[in-house]
Amino acid sequence: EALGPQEYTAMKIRVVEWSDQAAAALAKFDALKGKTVYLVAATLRPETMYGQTNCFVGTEINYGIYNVNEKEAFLITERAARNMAYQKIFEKEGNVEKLAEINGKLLVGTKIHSPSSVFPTIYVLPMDNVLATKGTGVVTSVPSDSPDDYATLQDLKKKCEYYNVKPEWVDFEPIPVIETPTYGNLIAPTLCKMKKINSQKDRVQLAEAKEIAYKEGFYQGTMCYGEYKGYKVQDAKNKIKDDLISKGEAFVYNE
Ligand code: A2H
Repeated sequence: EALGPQEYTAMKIRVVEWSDQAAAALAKFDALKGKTVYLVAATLRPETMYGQTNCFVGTEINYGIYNVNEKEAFLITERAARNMAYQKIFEKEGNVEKLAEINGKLLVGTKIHSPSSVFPTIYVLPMDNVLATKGTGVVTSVPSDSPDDYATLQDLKKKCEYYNVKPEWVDFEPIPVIETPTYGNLIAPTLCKMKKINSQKDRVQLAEAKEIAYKEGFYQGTMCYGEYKGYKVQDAKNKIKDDLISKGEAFVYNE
């Protein structure tokens, strides 16, 4: 855990088509008409965003959809909305304006678009360990570089029915984005295999894997995809973040 304020890159992930349950639950909220809704995910690894394969929400978390400006609304936790209002991310100053609310469980299966991902459309999927008290309560998923994301997807692929996930929503493989000398170009799957991590419930081994993946990726990693292919991650990270921000695909969010 960081002690001081943590700076995140907040990724704007556009809703393309609500799941049937989400569409039914949101139909009564007239204020959403004509708005483009984005799930907003806080990440510490903007350089990995090419490798996004899906987005995770907590099935026990209640989300709000908050007014940003005339055209846009963000789907995040109330806590994140208050922080964003304080950071002047919303056009109107003062109280946050909640346009709608929805439980995370109903969002699963929603079709979304994250411009930097190699996949044109991806899906909202469930994750057990999403904290309502961190970031926006929405986690963008990069199974090539995040052991948590990879282990969660292994659970979902193995037990589609249990998790209420259609097989086609998880029908993809991790995309190599970063190469490290010791762990190759798919560090998260490699570490999960080495540490015999079978599930998102293997918290102790996952914490170790996460630590290694984070350090190796940053200090030893070289980009193997995208505009900064061949650059060291240390040099590419802020450039990629700045590019995402200048293209309007992301913004800085602190907490
Ligand atoms: B990271 P820190 Cl590729 N609950 O983004 C649980 N996890 C959350 C969260 C929440 N509410 N909000 C954000 N996160 C995740 C990418 C990534 C991340 C990679 C590798 C490692 C990694 C893709 N997922 O994080 O406690 C988000 O996942 C390892 C630390 O504030 C975010 O960055 O340090 C990270 O945890 C923030 O965690």
